[in-house]
Amino acid sequence: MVDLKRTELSLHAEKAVLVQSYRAHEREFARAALKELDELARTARANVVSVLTQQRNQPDPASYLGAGKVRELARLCERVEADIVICDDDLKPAQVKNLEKRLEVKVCDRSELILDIFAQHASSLQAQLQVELAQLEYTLPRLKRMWTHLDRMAGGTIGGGIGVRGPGEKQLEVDRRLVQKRISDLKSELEKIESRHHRTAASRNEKFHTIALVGYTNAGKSTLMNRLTHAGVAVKDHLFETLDTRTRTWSLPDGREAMLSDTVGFIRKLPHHLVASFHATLEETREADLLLHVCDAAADNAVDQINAVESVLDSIGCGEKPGCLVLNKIDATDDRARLPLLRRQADPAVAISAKTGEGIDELEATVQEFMDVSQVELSVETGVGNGRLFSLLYEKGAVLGRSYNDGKVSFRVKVPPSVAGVIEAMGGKTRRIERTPTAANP
Ligand SMILES: Nc1nc2c(ncn2[C@@H]2O[C@H](COP(=O)(O)OP(=O)(O)OP(=O)(O)O)[C@@H](O)[C@H]2O)c(=O)[nH]1
Ligand SMILES: [Mg+2]
Repeated sequence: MVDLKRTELSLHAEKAVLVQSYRAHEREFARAALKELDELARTARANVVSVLTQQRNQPDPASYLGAGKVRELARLCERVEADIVICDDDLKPAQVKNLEKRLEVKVCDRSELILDIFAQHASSLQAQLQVELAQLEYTLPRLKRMWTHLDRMAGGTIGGGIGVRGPGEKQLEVDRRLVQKRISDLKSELEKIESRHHRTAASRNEKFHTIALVGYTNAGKSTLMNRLTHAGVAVKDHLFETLDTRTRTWSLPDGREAMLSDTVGFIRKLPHHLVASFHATLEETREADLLLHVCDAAADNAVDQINAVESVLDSIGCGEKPGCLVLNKIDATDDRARLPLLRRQADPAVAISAKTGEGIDELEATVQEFMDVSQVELSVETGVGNGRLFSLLYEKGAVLGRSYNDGKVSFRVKVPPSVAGVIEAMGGKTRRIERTPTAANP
């Protein structure tokens, strides 16, 4: 029977060789990508012992690298006594199978590596279940491959008995069903957690503008969260430290308050199974009135990181949300002349150091300005007995007028955009009076 735990790949202390195939015109980009792969492997606590790259028009469909390069890699693996080869791209199951056969070491791809890091860093039950779900979804089409491993390790006796090559199809079918069952159990367990979570998130939205910190992993989101709200979120110089959303009140200098959420970091080619299974964690991002896109301005590939984040935001339906680009780590940016170039990536953009506090006043001013202009003006009609809704509207402090008609009361109010849905949910019939321009769309 399949061991569901085998879907976890532990790279801890494994001797790893990193492998990359890149196109000639992508040399610079490939160098940064390799550095990132190295960081990912070290974050997974692998012991990186060597690197091998090949310039090709496209990866070989059968074995990722060309035949000669695979032979070179096999010799290298033998010499450095590698336990695992990690490829910078996602591999098709057949490519993994072919490479493993020729190299006689485990082969893993970029998605598996990222999934492994998520598994190591998941501390809440929700994050653990989300990662397990993503790992199983990733594994399902590759179940055969797992069996090939078992076959080799047990001298061909598992999955079909001596003399039978490959797994018994019947057994494979049983395993597939087992994995599918676990996937559906995980989904329903997650749904329960998500509905509880949704209720608390909705009640929070009633009062404030909601703002989410988004950005590339290791950009400094949690450091900024701590500076703005004293949340005490863990900060580490490694990738994917934060996997759970944390929300705290942010008191702005003018006395207003906003709800600020720190959230999971993104990366280039984030495995789509992870994005799908973390959809609840990404809820705060989707429901936010404003996204603060934190980027590491000291990183050589800052622009690529900004683009990668934009594309994940697009993929989760947040591409059009009002946002502010926050260029962080300016204390560590040697070449400050780069800042104007980075500022041009988005409007508005502010340069800060979450570490030293430089630029935080400009960030606060930008957010306050956004809060001023992003209010929406609504007419709200409800029954005269709906006291709960009355208090909500007055708590916002922006009731512009009130009139009674036929047992109904109509308000004219200004509220943060995220509150409109809450008013409807509390029995208020809303109509937008005019569209006020936002900071991002003046
Ligand atoms: N020099 C400098 N380092 C910073 C600054 N902000 C954060 N860092 C460092 O960058 C590293 C990552 O910081 P985090 O706040 O954990 O980054 P994150 O974006 O939350 O990362 P993940 O949760 O892993 O996605 C840590 O070593 C921080 O000390 C800054 O303004 N200047
Ligand atoms: Mg973090």
